[in-house]
Amino acid sequence: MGSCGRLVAAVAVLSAVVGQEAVLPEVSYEDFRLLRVQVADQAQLKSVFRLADVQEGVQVWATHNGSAQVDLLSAPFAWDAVRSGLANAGINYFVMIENLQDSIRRENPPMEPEEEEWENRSGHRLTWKRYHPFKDIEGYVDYLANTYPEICQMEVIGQSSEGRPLKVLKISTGGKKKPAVWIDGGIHAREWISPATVTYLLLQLVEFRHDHPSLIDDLDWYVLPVVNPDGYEYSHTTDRLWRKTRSSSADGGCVGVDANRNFDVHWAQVGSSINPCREIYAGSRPFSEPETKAVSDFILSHKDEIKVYLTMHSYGQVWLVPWGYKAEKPQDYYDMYVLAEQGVEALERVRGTDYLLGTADELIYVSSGGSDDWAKEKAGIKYAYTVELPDTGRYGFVLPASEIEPVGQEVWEGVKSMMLYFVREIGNSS
Ligand code: 0X9
Ligand code: ZN
Repeated sequence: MGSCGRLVAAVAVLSAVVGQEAVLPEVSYEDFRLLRVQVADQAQLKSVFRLADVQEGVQVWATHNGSAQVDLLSAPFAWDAVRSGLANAGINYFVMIENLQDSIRRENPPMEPEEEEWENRSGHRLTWKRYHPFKDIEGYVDYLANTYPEICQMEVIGQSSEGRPLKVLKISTGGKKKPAVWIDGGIHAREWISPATVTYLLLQLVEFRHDHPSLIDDLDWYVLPVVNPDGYEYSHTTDRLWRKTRSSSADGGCVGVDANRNFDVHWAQVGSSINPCREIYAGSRPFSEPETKAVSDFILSHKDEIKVYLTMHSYGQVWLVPWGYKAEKPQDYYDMYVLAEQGVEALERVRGTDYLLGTADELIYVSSGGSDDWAKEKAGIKYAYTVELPDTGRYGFVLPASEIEPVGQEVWEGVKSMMLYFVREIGNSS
């Protein structure tokens, strides 16, 4: 999650452009280590977060099991301070990734020439075998809208700070008013598995619709694969670990806002920062970002139809049920839990991937200004979830592209079962 610490990575000259298109980001994470830190009590947890706060080159990536474990990234120049800081506080850890840049190099291999050719023939460039730049994802949304006009409609709901279009694909067979599902991805730039999974869901919903007709006969779908395209693109071209948007702050200092702290719900109250240089900067005001504003306006204008809100993040393999900003649960928590359970159980059956289901307080940490809480509290969407996709820290954000298809398949099974249950058991009664 990167809630703490400033990470200063060395800017290196482009390292590998071996006659192919794949260009590695400019910021180098050579010899950056990812540690799994075992936290025994609140005092130790405090020391870890303090270390990330005060020590340049240290960043919290994620927390697990209600912060019993913390994944900490350390720059090589911070390593001595990290090692002694943890030792002084009596904190145990082990090294998950020795050299992050090696993982980045292996994450997204360039395509074979045959694959390149195939891409151009199918009318779009997405492969689900590698992580694609934003224009390929945008191209896929256009392709679906142009190829399946009887069920797909594309709407540009706004533009990012740098002018990229936010294209929502509506999938509907028309007819009577139906309950709708909203799915988004890419709120956080570096969580590449998220847009890849959301486009996999589009593939299933549209191109394989005959395998599961009820899903689009009985429901409408609104899908936005990349909420934060500027950040996503920046994480491809320049800094693989970029999380925020790319808007410039008023004082011209640090760039970007954490879009998942920028929603107008208990804004900037907890687990978020008003310092523009922090990874969890909430922005100058709620909905300061054109991306979150566009999403919220669109959802509000469809709030009577949208019954389920799903947002894909990574990593951790947790399915989060509101609230995300406090430990207390809403009074209809059990309803939300039961529906999500359908999804998690079906997902887990595919290849045994374990997911935890519960609140952010139970499973990770609390933070306010998130899209899920906003969807529930402000847009009145009863079933609102954040899904933290794989993995649990072996690769973290730098999940090899070979995982796109297996993750897509299991998440698809989860979403499918959950929504079939919704149609069967809940429907219009919500
Ligand atoms: O911190 C976040 O925004 C999410 N985790 S991530 O590692 N993908 O950054 C969790 C958000 C959970 N929802 C709320 N706190 N509302
Ligand atoms: Zn995220």
